[in-house]
Amino acid sequence: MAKAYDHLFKLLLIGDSGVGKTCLIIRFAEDSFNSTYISTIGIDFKIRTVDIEGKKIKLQVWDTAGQERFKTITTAYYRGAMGIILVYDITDEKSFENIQNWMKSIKENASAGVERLLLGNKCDMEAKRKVRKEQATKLAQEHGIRFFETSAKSSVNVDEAFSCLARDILLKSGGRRSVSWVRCAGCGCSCVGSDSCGALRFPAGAGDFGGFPPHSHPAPALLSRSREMAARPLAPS
Ligand SMILES: Nc1nc2c(ncn2[C@@H]2O[C@H](COP(=O)(O)OP(=O)(O)O)[C@@H](O)[C@H]2O)c(=O)[nH]1
Ligand SMILES: [Mg+2]
Repeated sequence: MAKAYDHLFKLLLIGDSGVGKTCLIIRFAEDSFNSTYISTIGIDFKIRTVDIEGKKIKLQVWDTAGQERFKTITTAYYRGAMGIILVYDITDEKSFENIQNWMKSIKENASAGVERLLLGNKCDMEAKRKVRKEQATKLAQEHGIRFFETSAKSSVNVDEAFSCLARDILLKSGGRRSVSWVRCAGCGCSCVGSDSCGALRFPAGAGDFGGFPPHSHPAPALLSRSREMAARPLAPS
């Protein structure tokens, strides 16, 4: 029997309560929106398989299901996520300010090398906008991540955002399930996976480029080089 998918990627949505995480997941997985019941139900995860670069990518998208109210999202939620989507509400300045705290939470709890994406949701509510697009673009640039404004309600940029994240994860993994980013052997620094360090390397034997030499911080040049390498197909090991 033909395999139903080529890769399984686990994604996680985080952000303040009420920004629209559950609605975004339901829009993505079921292409629907219902403002009356959505905020009362908690879901664990939803699945959707998408086609990217000729590969079938099964996305398992985890919701934080109410826990964000207590800011007690456990390490177990973060661990194993290959992509984390940070969501704020463009009509709620506080939710945008809190993105810094959510970033910190990722740094403390998520796996090294996790791919991140910033979303400003509810962009259908232009009249009530409190966060300028430029502010968020700047924040995303500072963290070296991508940014979209979305609307779960009007279905703006939702598919695009999820697909973009899945593509980035696919490219980072070199399109091979077995390859993963590992801690830098050169300096053993704790900031591996962050964009300021970029000290990422492939596991030994994963191809003809075994790793990066020891480096000083920050080393942004190494990062772009690592991305470039990740985009290249790996030689069979
Ligand atoms: N106008 C608008 N409202 C939204 C959008 N997404 C979510 N909402 C509303 O925002 C509230 C919170 O949404 P929910 O998905 O439960 O947020 P969560 O707590 O982050 O999971 C609900 O009343 C939704 O109907 C959107 O894109 N536009
Ligand atoms: Mg929710």
